[in-house]
This record gives sequence, C-alpha cells and structure tokens, in this order.
Amino acid sequence: MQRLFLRNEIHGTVHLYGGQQAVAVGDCSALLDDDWVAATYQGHGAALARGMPPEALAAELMGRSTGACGGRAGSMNIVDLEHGLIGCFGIVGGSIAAATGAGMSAAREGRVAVAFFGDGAANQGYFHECLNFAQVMRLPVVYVCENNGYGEFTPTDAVTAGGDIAARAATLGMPAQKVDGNDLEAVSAAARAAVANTRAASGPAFIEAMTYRHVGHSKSDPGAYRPEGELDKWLERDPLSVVRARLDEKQAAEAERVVEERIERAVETALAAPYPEAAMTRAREYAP
Ligand SMILES: Cc1ncc(C[n+]2csc(CCOP(=O)(O)OP(=O)(O)O)c2C)c(N)n1
Ligand SMILES: [Mg+2]
Repeated sequence: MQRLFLRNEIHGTVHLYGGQQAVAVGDCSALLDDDWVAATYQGHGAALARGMPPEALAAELMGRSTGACGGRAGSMNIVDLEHGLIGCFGIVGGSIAAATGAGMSAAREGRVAVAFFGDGAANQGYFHECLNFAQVMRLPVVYVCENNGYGEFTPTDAVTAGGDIAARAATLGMPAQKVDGNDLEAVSAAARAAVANTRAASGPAFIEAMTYRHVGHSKSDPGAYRPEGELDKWLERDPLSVVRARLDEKQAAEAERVVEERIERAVETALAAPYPEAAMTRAREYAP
C-alpha cells in the first residue's frame, strides 16, 4: 500500500497498520462469525482478520468500484457487515461508541462486540462514557486499546494522566489485561480469555495491547518525532518476526509465498477494476 500510494493509486491519505498486525489478528481469532467489530482509520488489519477478501480491501483503498464499499469509503471508513465489520472510523474514539451500541443488540443475540481504538482515544469523552455505560449495563463488549506510544505526533505518556490505560478500565470493575501486542500468541490468549468471559458473563472486558506503528500516523507524518533508535528497537520485535521464529524454515517460506501471491493477485485485480461512476449520477439515483 505504501508503494501504491507513492504511485498515486491511493487518493487522499492512508494510515498504514504495519507493526500492529498481531493485535487485529490475535483478537479476531477469538471471535465467531456473528460477532461485531468496530475499528479505526487503520482498520485494514481488522478487515482482513474478519475475513474480508484482500481484493475487496485493496480495491477499496484505491477507490475502485469493486471495493468493499464500492470505492466510496476509501482507506478510513470501511464497513463490511457480511464479515461483522460495523465500521472503521476516522473520528478518534468513534469505534468505541459504535461497538458499545452494537453491544446492546449483541447482548440480546448472544454475540460479542469488539472495539479497536488507539491510545489517543483513551483521552476522549467516548472512552469514559462508553466504558462506564457498558459496565453498568453489563454489555458484552471487548475494548481493545492499541497502545502504540503515540497519538499522531504526541507521545502518549505526555498526555495520559496516570499513564496506565488498562488501569482506567479496571477501576470501573471490568477485567483488564495488558498484553505484548507484538506477540500473536499472547494477544490471542488474552482475547480468548476476554471473549469467553464476556460471552459467559455478558459484561465488558478490556485489553491494552502494547505495540508500535512502523511508519507515521498518516502519509503527512514522516514520524520525525521519534527518538533515534526507537524504531529499530521495535523492528527487532516486529509481529511477523515474532511469529516467524516459531515456525520452521519450510513452514515460514511456504506461508510467505502464499501470502505474497495472494496480495499480488488482490492488487492486480483491484488495479484492473474501474472507478465508481461520478458521485452526482449516483446521488440523483438515490434522490426521492
Ligand atoms: C474526534 C477527533 N479528534 C481529533 C482528531 C484528529 N486526530 C486524528 S488521529 C489523532 C490521534 C489519535 O491517536 P491514536 O488513536 O493513538 O492514533 P495513532 O497516531 O496511533 O494512529 C487525532 C487527534 C480526530 N480524527 N477525531
Ligand atoms: Mg496511537
């Protein structure tokens, strides 16, 4: 997606998920098909982990008509109800509110709703209001904070009183875990515990996944605020390397071959797809 952006195939901006993949994959691995997920403007990982075909994601990022939302949502606002993705949100903390709302119907239907959100959202009003509401109403929502150490250009520590986001959820009385967000197995184990507890007891749970984004927040952010050496330190513990180390060479090479081919195919298909019709034509069709 980085290369496609540089080739002008992605219009506007894109918020890359690189470095945080284990959070979406690990958490979604604990869910059933009927469960709901709301994610952020970087929700591409969650979309794929829920089962969105890579073709539909690639085409959506490139604004093509074969995209998950017909090319009209773009990179930030993807929705795919068929795969339980109720939305990706450009509004910081929007996913928290959406998943809490979904939790109200999920409670009646035996489902679970998951909110992925960044550390930046932990200082938004939504966070406090929704977590309190979910705990009081015993809603089956799992809140997953992707703490990558920065909210856009701002170090999280500098703007987060008390410093411990999971502790905020714990004071409300919900089970709260802090987990190595770059370790797929650790995230998956935490998610299984949280989801099982939530499904059985119909009350919320909280996971704070400690992770790092490899690039700036969006394409207008070169990430220059990061101290020298910090990225290198995290690259040594990249979630893909952590997983790779647990596979033997043959398994790893085979997995890489399959994934690379799948991505190539998705991108080629998306590039060959047309753009949607002009917006005004469609707007007229929908006019009363
Ligand atoms: C309600 C709202 N306020 C402000 C913004 C502008 N904004 C976009 S991203 C961001 C920081 C969010 O922090 P985090 O979720 O940690 O994002 P990260 O930089 O890790 O991607 C802000 C303040 C916004 N999109 N929505
Ligand atoms: Mg962040």
